[in-house]
Amino acid sequence: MSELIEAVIGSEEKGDLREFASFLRQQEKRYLLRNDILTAFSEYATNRQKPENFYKSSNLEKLIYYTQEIIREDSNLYLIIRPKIASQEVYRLTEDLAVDRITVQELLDLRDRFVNHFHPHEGDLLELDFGPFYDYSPTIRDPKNIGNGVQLLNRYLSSKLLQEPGQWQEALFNFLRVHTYNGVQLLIDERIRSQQQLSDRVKKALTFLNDLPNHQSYEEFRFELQTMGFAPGWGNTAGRVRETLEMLDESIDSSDRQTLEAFLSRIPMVFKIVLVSPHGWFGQEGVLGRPDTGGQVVYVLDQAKGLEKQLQEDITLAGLDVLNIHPKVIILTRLIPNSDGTRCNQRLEKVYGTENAWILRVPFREFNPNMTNNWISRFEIWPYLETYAIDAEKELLAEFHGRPDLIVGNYSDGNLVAFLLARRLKVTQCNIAHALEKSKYLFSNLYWQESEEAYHFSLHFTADLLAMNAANFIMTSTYQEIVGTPDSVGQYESYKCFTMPDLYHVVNGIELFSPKFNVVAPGVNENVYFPYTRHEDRIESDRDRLEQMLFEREDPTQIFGKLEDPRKHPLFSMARLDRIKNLTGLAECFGKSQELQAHSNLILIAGKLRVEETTDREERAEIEKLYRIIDEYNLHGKIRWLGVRLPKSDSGEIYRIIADRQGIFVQPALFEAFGLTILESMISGLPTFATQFGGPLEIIQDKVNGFYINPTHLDETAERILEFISKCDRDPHYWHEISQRAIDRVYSTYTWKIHTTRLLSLARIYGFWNFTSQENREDLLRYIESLFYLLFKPRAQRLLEQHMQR
Ligand code: UDP
Ligand code: LCN
Repeated sequence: MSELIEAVIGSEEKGDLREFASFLRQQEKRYLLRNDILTAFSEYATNRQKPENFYKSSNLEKLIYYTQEIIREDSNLYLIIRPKIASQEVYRLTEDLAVDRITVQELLDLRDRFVNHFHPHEGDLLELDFGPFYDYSPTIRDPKNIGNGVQLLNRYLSSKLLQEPGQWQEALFNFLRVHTYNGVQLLIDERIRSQQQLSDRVKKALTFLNDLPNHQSYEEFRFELQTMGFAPGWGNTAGRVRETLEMLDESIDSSDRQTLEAFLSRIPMVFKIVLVSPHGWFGQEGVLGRPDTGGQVVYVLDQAKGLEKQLQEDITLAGLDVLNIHPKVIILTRLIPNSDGTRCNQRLEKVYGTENAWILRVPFREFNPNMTNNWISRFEIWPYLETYAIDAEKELLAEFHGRPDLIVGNYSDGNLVAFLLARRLKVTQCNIAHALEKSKYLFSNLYWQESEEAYHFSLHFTADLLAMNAANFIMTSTYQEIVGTPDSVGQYESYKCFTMPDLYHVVNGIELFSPKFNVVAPGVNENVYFPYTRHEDRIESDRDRLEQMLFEREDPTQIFGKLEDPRKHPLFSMARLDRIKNLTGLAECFGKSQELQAHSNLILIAGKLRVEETTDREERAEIEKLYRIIDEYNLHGKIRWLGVRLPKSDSGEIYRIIADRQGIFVQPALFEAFGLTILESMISGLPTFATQFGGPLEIIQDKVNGFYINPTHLDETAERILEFISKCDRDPHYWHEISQRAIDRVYSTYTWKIHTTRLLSLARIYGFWNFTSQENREDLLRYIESLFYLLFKPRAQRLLEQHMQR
C-alpha cells in the first residue's frame, strides 16, 4: 500500500492529493468513515469542476477506495487503509505530504486523543493481545479461504499424521478409545491395546468383512467384530463398517485430507448437545417480536429439531441402535418468573415435533426481585451470568445424567456462559454470534463511556473477546460476518484492533486467519415456510382469516390504518421495532414516493402499536417515529400497521398471501447480520428487496433471485422498487421468474439438513483437535480466565450494585 501512496506522491497526482487534503482540512468533520470519504471526494471533484472520469482508475482514486477512515489531527491526516480483506495499514500524511506508517499502538492513542481520553502521564493502558496464543495452530494464508477453517485443519491434521506418525497416530488411537455412551464402550475396547495393534486389527477386520454381503446387518456379525476388539459404532451394515474401517486405514497410511475428514465426521461421539441462549424471551409461542427475541429464537429452535433428527440418523448409520441410544438436545435459557402470559416461567418444555429436545429454563439468582423476576435486556444481563452458569451446570448434569458432548453458545451472553460451562466441564465449545453489536452501533467502542449507562458495552465487548477466543470453533452465517467485503469491515474483524478509551487497548483481539472460523448458514423451517403455489398444503380457512386481518379487519387494539384500495399490490415487511431494523426508514421511503403509493399499499407487521406496551427504549422511540412519519406524509389509507405477534404457522401463511397478490417483501435494515425473514419470504416465492448492508448480500444475488437496496438512500430505494414494478407491468412473467428463482435459491443453499450435517461434522473434527491440542490451549484459557476475573467480573459487580438500587 505504501507503494500506492508513493505512486500518488511521485506523479502529477500529487497536486490533487494536496488539494484534496486541504479540502478535508476545511471540513468540519474530523473523523471520516468510508462513506464520508467517498462523498467528500466526489464533492471535491465537483467543486474543482474536474471532468467526470478524471479520477477513474487513477492511483489517487484507488487510494481513496481503500481508505476506510480518515482522522484529522491538527494539520495531519491519518489514513486507515484496508489494502485487502482482513488487513490494515495506517499512515500519517502531513501538510507538506510527508508520509509515515504508524503502529497499531499509535493509532489507538490517536483515537483516544480524538475523544479527549488520552492520559499518558497516568501510565499506560492495559493492552490486550491474543495473537501470541495462536502460535500453536495453523494459519490460513489466503483471505478467500477464511470461513472454511475445517479444510485447513484437516490438511494440517493429515499432514501431521504423515510427518509425525508416531505422535499423531498415537493421538488418534487414544482418541478412538475414549468414546463411551452411558458407560458402554464404543469403537475399540480393551482388547486393542496399542496403535500398532489397532492397525493390524483393522486389516484383519477388513479381510473378515470382505466375505460378507454389503447389506448384512451389523447385529449378525457384531460378536465376531467384538472378539477382534471392535465395539459398536463403526456402521450398521457390513458395507458401512467396511467403509469406515477403510477410511481409518487410509487416514493412518496415506493421510488424505478428505478421507480423514470423512472418517472423523463419522465418529460417534456426539449424543448430548446444549444450545445456550440465556437472554430474551425464549419460547415456542407468543414470544417473537418481543424485545431481544427474534431470529435467534427461531434459529435455535429449528437447529435443535434439525440436530436431533441428524443425530438419530447418524446413530442408526453407526450401528448404535443396538444400544438403544436416544440423543438429547437441551436449549438452555433463563426462567423468567413474571412471564407475561408466556411459558418462560416453566422449567422444562419439550420442543414440538421432537422426541428428546427440551427447553430447560434456569432462573437467575434472586439478587433483586425487581430485576431478576422480570425480563432483563440483553444489555443489562452481565452480572447474572457467572452464577447462572454455576447453577445451570448442575441442572444440565442432572438432565443429561452426565456431561454433554458439545456446548453451543448463542449471542454474546450465551457464548460467555458456554465458555464458563465448557471450561468447567471440559467439553468442546462452539460459538454463534447471530449479531455482534460492536459494528452495529457506530463508534460504540470509542464513545463507550458516554453510552455505558444505557448499553454497558464495556462488559459486552469484553465478554465477546473472551468467548470468541475461548471457543474451539466459531460458526458464522456468512463470510462477511467474519471479514466483511472488499469495502466494508467484518463483524469479527472489528474486534481485531480497537480502543476502549480509559479501559484498555486491543492490539490483537482475534486471529481472523485461524481455522476456528467456519461459515455454516442457517436454514428455514420448511414445514412452515413453503412456496405459495403449494395450494394443497395451505389451509383455506387460515388464508381467509389472515387475509381479513392483513387488509380489512378493523381492530384498533391491534391494527392501525384502513386501506382506501386494498387491491393494490402489497409492499410488505415484518420485523421487531428496533432502530436498526429501520421499518421507519421504509415508511419514510414510501411516504416520499407518490408513485410508490399509487402502485402499492404498505403492510407492516411489527409487534406493537403503543408506547405503553413496551419498556424497551428503542422500541418506544421507533413507535413514536412511525406515527410521526404517517402523519407527516399523510399515509392514512395507504398503510396498515399490525401490532400483532403471530403464531409461527400464521407467519408462514402471511408471506404466501402477499405472494398470492403479487406483492413484494422489503427488508430495510440499516444493518442485518443475516436475516431469516429474507429466507422466509424467498422460499414463499416473494420477490425480495433487502438491505445491502450485511448478510443479505450473500443470500441474494442481485437482480437474479432478489434485489439489494441501500436503505440510507430513500429515493434510490423507491426507484429500485418502482423499476421492478414497472418491469412487471410490462412483462407479466417477470414477477414469476424472480419468485421461482428466490424459491430455488433457498432450497439449494439454505436448508437445516445442510446446516446440521455440517455442524455435527465440525463438532467431531474440532473435538479431535481439542483433544490433541488441549495442553497447547491451556495458556490461552488461563489468560482468558484472568481477564474474566480481573476485568469483567468487577465491572459486572458494579453493574449489579446499580441494579440493586432499582
Ligand atoms: N418474527 C415474527 N414476528 C414478528 C417479528 C419477527 O414471527 O413480529 C420472526 C420472523 O418470522 C423471523 C424472526 O422473527 O423468523 C426474525 O429473524 P431475523 O433473522 O430476520 O431478525 P432478528 O430479529 O433476529 O434480528
Ligand atoms: C440475529 C440477527 O440479527 C439476524 O440477522 C439473524 O438472522 C438471526 O440472529 C439468526 O441468526
